[in-house]
Amino acid sequence: MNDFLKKVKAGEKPVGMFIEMGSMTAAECIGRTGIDYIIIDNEHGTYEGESTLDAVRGADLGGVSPFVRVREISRAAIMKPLDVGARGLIIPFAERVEEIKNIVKWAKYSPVGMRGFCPSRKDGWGCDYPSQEPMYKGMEYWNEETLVIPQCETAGCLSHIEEIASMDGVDGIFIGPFDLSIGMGIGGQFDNPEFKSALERIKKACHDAGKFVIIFTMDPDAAPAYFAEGFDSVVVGLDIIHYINVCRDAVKRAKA
Ligand code: 3PY
Ligand code: MG
Repeated sequence: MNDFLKKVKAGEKPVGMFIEMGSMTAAECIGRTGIDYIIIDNEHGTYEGESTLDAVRGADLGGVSPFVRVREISRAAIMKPLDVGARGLIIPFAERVEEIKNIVKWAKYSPVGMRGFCPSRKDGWGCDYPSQEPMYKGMEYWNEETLVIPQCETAGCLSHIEEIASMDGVDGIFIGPFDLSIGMGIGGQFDNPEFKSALERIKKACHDAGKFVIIFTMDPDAAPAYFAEGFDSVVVGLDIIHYINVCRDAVKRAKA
């Protein structure tokens, strides 16, 4: 079973972080921190196809599960990170049910979707179990191993969240509080009761459908309260901001 999913099902509270630094070494080093998964950011980060591959390799070397946030909703953007070895896809601005049907079509093998089949890095170009015979076993394995996680971060997605969360092939939902609050016309008002009830609605829709829900925060100290409220996982900011903060502090202490 997918490592992240195993942890969620065991109630282990997995913690993730976006990786923006555009480097294989950054992805490898962060594996030494005890983090459960990283999200290589192709939406806001600088990653392209080959640097995504490098970061996935870095994560594998560091022993941390690599997820990728895709740049857009297209067949290539969805399929390529899976073929290089991503264990989960975060899909930004997934808004309409029709779009999410396409995401599932491109990300999951038949009979759930119509993902194109080819030996690739994910299975050692066909040399590793489970891509070997019978082929359908490999397809089943990868459908479970690679998670499809649309972001709920638009008013459109929020208004259909019960239907979206219960779709076959959608493994869980990732809440993007910045864009969701903007989409609701209350940008950045994370204490607004309307925003809080949207979070509750998304969490309930996911859990009613037997799916997990991940929430993003810039503040790692906010994570324990989110876990206590029943969110399954928390993504605690961007590597690059933690890097800046730690370096700034080192300089400040050196100059004290
Ligand atoms: C959001 O808050 O909009 C996000 O996508 C988090 O990165
Ligand atoms: Mg966003």
